[in-house]
Amino acid sequence: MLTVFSDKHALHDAKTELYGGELVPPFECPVRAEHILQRVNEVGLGDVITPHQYNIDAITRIHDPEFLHFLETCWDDWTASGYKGEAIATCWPARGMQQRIPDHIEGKLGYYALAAETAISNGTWKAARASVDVALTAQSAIRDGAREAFALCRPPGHHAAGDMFGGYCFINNAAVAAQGFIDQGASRVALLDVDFHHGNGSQAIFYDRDDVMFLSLHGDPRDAFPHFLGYADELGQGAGEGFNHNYPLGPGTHFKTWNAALADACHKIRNYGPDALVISLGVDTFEHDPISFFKLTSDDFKRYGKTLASLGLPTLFIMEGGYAVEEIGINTVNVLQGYEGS
Ligand code: SP5
Ligand code: ZN
Repeated sequence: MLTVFSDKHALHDAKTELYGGELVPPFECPVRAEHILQRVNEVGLGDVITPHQYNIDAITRIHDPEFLHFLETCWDDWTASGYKGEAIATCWPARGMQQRIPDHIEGKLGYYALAAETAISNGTWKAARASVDVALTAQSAIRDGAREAFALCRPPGHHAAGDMFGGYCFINNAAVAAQGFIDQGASRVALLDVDFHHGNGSQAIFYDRDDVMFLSLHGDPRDAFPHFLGYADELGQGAGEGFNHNYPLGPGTHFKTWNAALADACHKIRNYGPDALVISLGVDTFEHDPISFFKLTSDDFKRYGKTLASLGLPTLFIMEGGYAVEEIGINTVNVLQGYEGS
């Protein structure tokens, strides 16, 4: 299987995450990508290539240009304001308040952020751009005839909506890639999100559309981030009604229960008959993940990789979360090897 990787991911290297009332080193850190790449090479998964550079048009198919401009200029605006720390949102347009975009960077940050844990720092924009280039390059490989490809994206993307960042995500790599398939002539694309967290950004982007079906297995929002989306009764709206499927699962969920949800999702994908499958691949479902509560073992990742292959579709894997850094390479590559049947 082809892997696409850019070492520009390392430009996003924030020093702080707001976690449990403390500023801690971010769980989403550069060494994650290095460990995955190392494992890809160790097992000889296949060629590893660097991405092409795409222009902004592919990204504005999904994201609001003003939002992208904010991401690009945020760090400079923040430092120009004299703040000493990294750019972290502290106020929001909450219930009953105005939804106008303020001028001051503090207000802009609150407007565009969906959570406060994610800091923007020097290099965040460049890394996010490289990450979506990785996704689009892998997507192009499938367009050009590859049966599968692995986009080793970092930073991740599935929490990012058309005009929101957070949950460690800035540009929604999987959504941009799914849109790429559509724009190149696909009639239907299935986007299956197996990251521990609900892919709120991806859901929001495709919620009123029937050409991209979104399915997500995740920690129940009553107990897990992002807390405010991901319930089972969110089924899509308008033309999109019936094309959104959530599988919220409770604390302590083991593979048996998780796999039953996956089987149901695969059944829906088969009935939908997509031209391509995009997998938002997070391995924070792992039993030892430091911020999540599912109980998948390293072997379970191989097992479900095989299930994904049984769909028989051109498949684009997009890297999302996973914070048990020592095991992230093994768990991620286990999915890919399971898919390949090795
Ligand atoms: C891409 C991705 O996986 N993003 C995840 C973002 C999660 N950020 C919020 C984490 C809040 C963690 N609360 C965990 C409590 C564990 N004791
Ligand atoms: Zn996650």
